[in-house]
Amino acid sequence: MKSSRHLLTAALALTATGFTVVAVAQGLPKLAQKKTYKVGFAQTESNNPWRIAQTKSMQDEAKKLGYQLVYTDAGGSAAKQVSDVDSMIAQRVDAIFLAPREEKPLAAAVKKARAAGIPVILLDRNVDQKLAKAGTDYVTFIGSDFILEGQRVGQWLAKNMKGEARIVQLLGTTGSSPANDRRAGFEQAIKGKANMKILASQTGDFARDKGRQVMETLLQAHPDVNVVYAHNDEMAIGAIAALEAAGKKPGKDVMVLSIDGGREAVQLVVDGKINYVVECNPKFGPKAFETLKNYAAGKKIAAKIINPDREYNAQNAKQLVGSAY
Ligand code: GYE
Repeated sequence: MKSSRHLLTAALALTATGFTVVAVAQGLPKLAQKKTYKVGFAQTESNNPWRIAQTKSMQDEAKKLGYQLVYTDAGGSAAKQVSDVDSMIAQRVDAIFLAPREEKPLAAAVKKARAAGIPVILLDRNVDQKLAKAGTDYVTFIGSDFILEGQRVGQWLAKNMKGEARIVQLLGTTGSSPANDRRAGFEQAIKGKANMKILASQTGDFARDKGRQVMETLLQAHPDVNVVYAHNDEMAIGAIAALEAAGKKPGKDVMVLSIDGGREAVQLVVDGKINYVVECNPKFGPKAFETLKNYAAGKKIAAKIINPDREYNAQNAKQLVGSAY
């Protein structure tokens, strides 16, 4: 109801002579079929191998196709990312690939682009589904199923834990869809299990050094921790440093579980310091641009395009490490 009223107000403008209909983008803006495009890619930050691999994949594919890529890096600030999208709108890019740092603030940016007639494709992170919708505000979301990723970690733990699990959860960036969903999926998977207890959940902002610092503090409050579930590899690697500094053996005294599957983390599985990793593949380039072309061709685009993700454990890590990003 609310949205139709919004459209109506937007479509009528009061002039001296009465109401006139003005051109307002309704629903998704169209994308013309062209030989080449000028496309924006609004990245959230570049402080980890996952982001660097994602950016490279986007740049490589744009280059291969001969498209111009307008690249911005929000440096870990949602406010900066909102203004990056504003500047892409001002530059009249044909379409915007957006990796929204946080669910709520970037929903507004998506709507702004749509109102300006520029289609948005969300990459890797989602926006708040109550504030913006696929097929109306943005074309589609391409990425992993974060709830499933968290569930897989929880299920693996339930299956492999002998005795009581006393868990520390290192959360990703507050307000980001992977942090929200990886938490929800994990907590759902271990819910009601008598031997599973979360001692503490605290954000390490998906960053290695913050993960280390948070783990150091939590180790003092909870010296009996025997499982660390980190929402990404970087925080897991930080936690490993904190555990080792405290004289504990990661992978043995304390199980370490993570998500992403970068080369360094998979090598740590080989080394026995990480027990289990669910992959979250950052190589979006080919799929992102193919979706853009399909959209321009008028093909029906699914509301979500989910990447299939592998997993790494003591049995397969050695064989797969070479193919990890
Ligand atoms: O797990 C993390 C990155 O949004 C899926 O963000 C992505 C996450 C990824 O910083 O390493």
